[in-house]
Amino acid sequence: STVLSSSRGALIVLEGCDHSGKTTQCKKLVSALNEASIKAEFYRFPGKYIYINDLDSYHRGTRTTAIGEMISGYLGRQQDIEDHAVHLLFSANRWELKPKMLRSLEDGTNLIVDRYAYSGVAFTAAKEGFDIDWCKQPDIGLPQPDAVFYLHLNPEVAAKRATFGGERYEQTDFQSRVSKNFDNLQDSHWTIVDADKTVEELHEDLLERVKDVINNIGNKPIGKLWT
Ligand code: NYM
Ligand code: MG
Repeated sequence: STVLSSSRGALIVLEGCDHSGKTTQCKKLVSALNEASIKAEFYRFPGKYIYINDLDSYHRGTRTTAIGEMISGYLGRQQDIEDHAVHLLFSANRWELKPKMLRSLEDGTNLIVDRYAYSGVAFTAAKEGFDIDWCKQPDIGLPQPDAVFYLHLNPEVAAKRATFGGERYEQTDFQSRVSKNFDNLQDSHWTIVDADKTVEELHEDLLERVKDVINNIGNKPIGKLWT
């Protein structure tokens, strides 16, 4: 038959250490794409949807699912969860959103995602007694991002950017271990982007790269992560 199908959506992930600017940039990308009549949606992991840049409201911010709520309580230090168990919850939060993500991609909507399984591995593997291989297992087979843009920022610069230290994991020594783990996770889908510039400069840079990915996606099958 000669049915012409239009292209699927691209799965685009922004990664990086805390305060590297991912959330701001993801939102700006989605707005810019929508303004250009390109279908795009914002996702974030863990799936919290209120993000107010004020520590109090931020810690009370709701996450979209029951699993997201548990993670939120953990990050805000209201609740302790055993390290392996919370690792599996972060992963479960991605799996529970997988069907919705695939439907959007197949429908031609591009997804701009704030963190993904790479954060999952990089943060847990920064804890005592965890290795990268163990940490990767639960996320194997998730939808493979078409592109990962890693916002690179020196941890000392990141620490100076905003209120740092409120949420669990926000300490400079922990962040340096996270940053080393990210280095080990880089693969052919990654592009390292210098995040030490103004919001607008970084936005222009990312927008051009993202449009390039979207324009070249066609209908290539969605891969499976780490397989
Ligand atoms: N985080 C995030 C994990 O430890 N594992 C994960 O799988 C994901 C997606 O949660 N410090 C950590 C990284 C961050 C925190 O914060 C989420 P933010 O700044 O709201 O993205
Ligand atoms: Mg944060």
